[in-house]
Amino acid sequence: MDGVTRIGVSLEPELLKEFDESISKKGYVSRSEAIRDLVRDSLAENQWKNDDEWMVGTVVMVYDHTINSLGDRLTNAQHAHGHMVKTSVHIHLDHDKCMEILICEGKLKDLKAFSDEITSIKGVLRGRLTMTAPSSGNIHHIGHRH
Ligand code: NI
Repeated sequence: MDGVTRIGVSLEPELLKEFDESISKKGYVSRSEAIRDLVRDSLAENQWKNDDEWMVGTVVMVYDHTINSLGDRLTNAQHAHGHMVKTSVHIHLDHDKCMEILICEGKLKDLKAFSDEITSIKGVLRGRLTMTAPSSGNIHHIGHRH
């Protein structure tokens, strides 16, 4: 391949085995391509160290609607950030659980703070913030587990 520099990477056998299994599941046919994507993701993430960058994102939550007043608390949190929440989608998963997807825009730091606030409300089982900078098109995931 022209225009590329070869580098050597030393890894412990267990780490390499885990890496190979992980990239094979994702459909990579070569380690090089997988490592290139990791490097790109990492650089894209650094690019978003600017807390004031304007981002568009989604907050995906799974919660138990049978918990007393949880629905009200989630609605209140959304109203308090009404300028950021552009729209939302609600899906009833089963008897108890709901999934809600909020589509938001705002400064990176504000989206993170809002996502942290709403997904840490007691009764929210899972929450995940995904963001993209309209200027770059890169997608950035921030996971939360409770
Ligand atoms: Ni529901």
